[in-house]
Amino acid sequence: MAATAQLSFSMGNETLQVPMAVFSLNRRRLCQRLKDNVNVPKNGIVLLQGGEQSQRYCTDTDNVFRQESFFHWTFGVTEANIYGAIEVASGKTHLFIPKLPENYAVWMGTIHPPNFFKDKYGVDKVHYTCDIAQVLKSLKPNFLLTLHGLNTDSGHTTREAAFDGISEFSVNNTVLYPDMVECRVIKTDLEMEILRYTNRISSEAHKEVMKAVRVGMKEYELESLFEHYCYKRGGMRHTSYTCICGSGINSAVLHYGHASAPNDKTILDGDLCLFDMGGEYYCYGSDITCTFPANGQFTADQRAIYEAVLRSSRAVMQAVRPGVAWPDMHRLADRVHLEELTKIGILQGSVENMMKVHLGAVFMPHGLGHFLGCDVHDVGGYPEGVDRIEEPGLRSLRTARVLLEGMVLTIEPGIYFIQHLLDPALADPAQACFINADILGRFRGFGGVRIEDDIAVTTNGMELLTCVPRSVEEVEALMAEGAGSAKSFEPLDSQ
Ligand SMILES: [Mn+2]
Repeated sequence: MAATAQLSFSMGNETLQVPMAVFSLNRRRLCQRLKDNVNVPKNGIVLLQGGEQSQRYCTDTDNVFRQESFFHWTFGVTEANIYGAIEVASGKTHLFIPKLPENYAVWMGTIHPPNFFKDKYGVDKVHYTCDIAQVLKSLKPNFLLTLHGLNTDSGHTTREAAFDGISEFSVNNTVLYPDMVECRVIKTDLEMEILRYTNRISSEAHKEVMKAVRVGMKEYELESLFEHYCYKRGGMRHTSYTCICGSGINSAVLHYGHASAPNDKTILDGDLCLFDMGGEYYCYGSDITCTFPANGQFTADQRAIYEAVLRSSRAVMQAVRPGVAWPDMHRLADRVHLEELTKIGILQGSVENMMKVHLGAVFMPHGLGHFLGCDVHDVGGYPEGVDRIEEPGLRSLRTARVLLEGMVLTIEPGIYFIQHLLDPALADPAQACFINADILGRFRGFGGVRIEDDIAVTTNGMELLTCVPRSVEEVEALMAEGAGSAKSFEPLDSQ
């Protein structure tokens, strides 16, 4: 096999150098798993088709390309319109690149020969895609193994590799997906290094945002600052998902920031800001939420709700280790929320009985957290044999699995005051009996609090990847530091 030890990807400056060994190791793990699986036919070749360059609707304007995640995980290839193949028995790896027309050089720049890609990615052979049928035939596989499976978060199916002449091969599209997904679920030490980096840069960017926020700004100004920091400092052209920058009442809109609500509210005095943003480097993501008062000082009510969420977050972190069932962690967060809301006076009565009527889901309708990796909602949440729990709150979990060492997840409890959930709860005697409507009334329009960190499950606990101020005192101290600087963008431009 080609030596990959010295090859690496980076965006230069201070950005992370990612060795190509990340992907040769991923391929080795995949091949080993396929070899160990008695259902996988011998002498197969894994064939994947990378992402294709797309255009904006009917125009000739290119969308910024981002590699398809399974393809990235396997080959680390950043270019569009490429195929990759692995001979399972030997691990020998092939890439197939498009033969570009001469005028490509005029408009797009250098046309790189196959050897360029061989050297860049440390694969064994690089061919032209027009020769793919002929090359694969010469390798005499019994089967081509293609990727066909359902993403349990989106409900969408992977796009299976296809090329002119594939009908002349025996194709098995059932065995690859579950094995590949399982490989992606457990992160290697090399992948962990990238996730530590995306978390470090994104944490720093969140801190810049917290220092820069001012009453009167538009929410999108902070989205812009976050993206600017991640790209300028971290070489991150993409975020892992659209930034959610909700202030005031918008902090209770779980997926705020979309085209119909594009982070365009003016931030007001007294607002809570709930900013859920994560940078992505070389197709590895991060997913971090910070909640803080726009004016730098929590009110008593804001502090109470914030500390309730922080307590559930830390209770879960204390409990996380291999062997723990993720739905139990969700229930633990619910329980802490209900206890804390009772202390605040919004709820009254037995927390045990509140759990029975799923009162926790009124305040936290989403799941406690999800896998994170090449996708922000990473694959593998519901493999065969793991079923969704059809109960309020729990049904929103993106995984119901038992934790294993090497899994990377978000822990993101939240308490929100959402009219569309509070009104039915008040109208339902089974839930209303626990609610003090007068005190709850004070929290109408409050918005919500979410605290989201990324963690890796270790041998006997977890590693916290995210590093942002979390206690009320830490948040207020950082914001006070920011308030003291004249120009909020200065920290970026002065260096
Ligand atoms: Mn998340």
